[in-house]
Amino acid sequence: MNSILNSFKRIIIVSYRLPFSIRKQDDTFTLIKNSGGLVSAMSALSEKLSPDIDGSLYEKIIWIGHSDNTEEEFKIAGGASSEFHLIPVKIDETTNNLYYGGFSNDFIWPLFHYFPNYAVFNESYFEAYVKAQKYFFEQIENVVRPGDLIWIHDYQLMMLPGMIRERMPDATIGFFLHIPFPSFETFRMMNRPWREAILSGILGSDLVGFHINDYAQYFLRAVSRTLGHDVGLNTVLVDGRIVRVDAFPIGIDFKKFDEASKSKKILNDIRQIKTMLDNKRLIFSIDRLDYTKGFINRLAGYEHFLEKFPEWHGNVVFNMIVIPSRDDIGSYQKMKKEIDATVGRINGKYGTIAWRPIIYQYRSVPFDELVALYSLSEVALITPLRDGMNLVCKEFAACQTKTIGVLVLSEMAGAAAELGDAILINPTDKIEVANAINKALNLSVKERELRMTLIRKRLQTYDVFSWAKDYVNNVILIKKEQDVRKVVIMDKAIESGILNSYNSAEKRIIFLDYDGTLVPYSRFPELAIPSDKTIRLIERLAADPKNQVVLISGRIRNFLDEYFGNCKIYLVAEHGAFVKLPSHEWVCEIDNEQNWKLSIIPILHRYSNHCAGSFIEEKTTSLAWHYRNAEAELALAKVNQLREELRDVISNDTRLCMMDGSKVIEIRRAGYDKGSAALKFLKNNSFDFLLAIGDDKTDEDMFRVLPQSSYTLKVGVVPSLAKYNLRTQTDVSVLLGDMVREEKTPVKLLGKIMNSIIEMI
Ligand code: GDG
Repeated sequence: MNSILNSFKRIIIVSYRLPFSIRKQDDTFTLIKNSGGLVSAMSALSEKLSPDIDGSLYEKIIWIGHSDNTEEEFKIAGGASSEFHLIPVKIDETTNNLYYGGFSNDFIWPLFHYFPNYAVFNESYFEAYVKAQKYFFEQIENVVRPGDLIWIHDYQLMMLPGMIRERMPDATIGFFLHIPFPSFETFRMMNRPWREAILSGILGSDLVGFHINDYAQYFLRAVSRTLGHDVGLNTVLVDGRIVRVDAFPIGIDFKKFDEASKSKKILNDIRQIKTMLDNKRLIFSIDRLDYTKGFINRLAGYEHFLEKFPEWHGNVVFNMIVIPSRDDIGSYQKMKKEIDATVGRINGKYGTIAWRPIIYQYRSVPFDELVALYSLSEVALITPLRDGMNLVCKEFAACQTKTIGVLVLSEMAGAAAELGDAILINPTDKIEVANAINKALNLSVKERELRMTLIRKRLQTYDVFSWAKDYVNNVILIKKEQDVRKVVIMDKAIESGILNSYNSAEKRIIFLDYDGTLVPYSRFPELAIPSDKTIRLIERLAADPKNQVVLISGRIRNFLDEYFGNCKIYLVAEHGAFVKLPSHEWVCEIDNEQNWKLSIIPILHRYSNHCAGSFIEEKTTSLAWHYRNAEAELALAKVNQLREELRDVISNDTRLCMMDGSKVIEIRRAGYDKGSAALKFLKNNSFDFLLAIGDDKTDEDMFRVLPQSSYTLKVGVVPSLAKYNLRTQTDVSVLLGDMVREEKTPVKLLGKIMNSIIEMI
């Protein structure tokens, strides 16, 4: 753990609210820590921090968040013992109401939980949302130092990463969303400028984390459709910077709940509650008052259970605890009234003098009582209509050390993606809920044990500490990747450096890719042909006896022969499968057996039929599926599916491999690529100037293997293993033109000298 943390100088956590408040009594201030999972995780990280050599760094995690208390008050209350250096952000009441109550809770919260009807669209909300985040930014700016990791949390701060990136381009920023990210159809309901601002804001981070892969994929789709950025399986390219987008399902402090459930004090509580229950089997739920939690649906499911399975009357009790929240707001009061009425009606309908089917409590419960209730419940009925993750179901499982209970869990909770051994239900289907309760109560002890053991194992292994560690580790990885694939645009100074080396070299080799490098892309490969000017340029380059020019392409032999057959250059076709020396015949460099194509062609045809605009190109040694002309989003979906399918085929036939090109997927025999092809030219030869230019993913193989001293140039502002990037394909012609011209300079100079001598005579 330490080695991970020590990769950063300090960690700065930013969340809407500070996880502490101060109780003032007389003149003493006491620090009260809330019991959220995030605080536990960060406390654990804090404990693992080691003091710096001079003791001044790593001393604490800095936590920035809204609070009405001052930094001074926190210092007095916490003294030196607090694990965190707490920095409060002040927000005036009017702004906070519009920002937190308004945009965050009355707009983003309902929309992201698929309740668009509850979403209030209000321009002043958005203005306050931007304004308040600037307050957070100011505090960050005051404390941040190079080498810090800034980890921002949740939907109240979605624009903050972008604000930081704009002012501090080198900052290390993580963002984690604790609520769901909705599908594009829901997300697009947002006003266009808000959508763009929010997505661009989040993309200011280096790592964007969600609870589950679905949310990550919905986010990527929203980015691709709204901002048009180049989106990969788990990455987005933002101005040449790779942003990673991934799932990190938050865990709980498993040990804390597990151990508490076995403690003497709680076992005593359990005994007392059990006596009160008088052997009735306990069904349990606890949630904050919110429309996303599905109270009415849950009650409908329970009512249907009572109706359909009367044998349970008098033998079960459903303890539903609702934690007060936002009940100063009209819609929440209405919701509470509806819950009160429904509970009353069900108890009135089925209750007897000796039995109340629902014990309903509207209050918070202390930790010990919560653990006792989790421990002795036989069924946890967790039925949110939407929930980013849901920690309650995990805490319930962590406390199942005595009773072996069953988890009935809504498939709309993020936790369902992880806890497949629960009984998963659709919370809006009361029949399914009723049947699930009955099934849970009737499950054999053996099956209960099997299910619960698997759930607990998962929660124990990936607890909140592993989650935090995993997240931080991934920030380090993406930073490393960004570093390796850094975009450094070739400027005048770099170009003149290249030209100087070129001019002073005696033996040079120049590798040039074709499509996207020597010629721009066209709708169809046949249309991308070199202009006379380009051919002349290559001829002039090749005419210099110091130069060895290698055209290294994925194209077929005939095409290269047609346009470059008369140039005195080396040709490499089909990514290295064929090589031709000037004035020689083509040589095949690989075993060219082609039967493998028979199984691949039908697959590619199927994808072409389903993706208008895509087409298949058959080469001697490979098959290519081009999707440049297909509708972007459909193509993205299809290409992902095709990759999966081809991966399966390849895993059964190790002779084959798959290549990702520029809007093309190519499948061919394994064992060679542009890199190995390029290296053959270097064998037994020493060059004092090496240049390689390419635009494609397949050119990366070449960039990877060429000696460090080579000049490797990537066409396009995209991360690459190449040393430098050229903005566009035309920059290639300019550079090659300059090389040829530079070479001419001494001749020109000599001409001028001769002329002046003649004039003198
Ligand atoms: C967001 C997302 C996601 C609640 N009342 C009492 C109490 N609690 C504790 C529970 C649990 C937590 O609060 C509630 O869990 P949630 O999962 O609903 O978390 P939230 O912070 O509300 O919500 C959610 C989560 O972030 C984490 O990323 O799972 O989807 O909406 O830990 O134990 N604890 C005690 N007494 C209470 O009265 N002791």
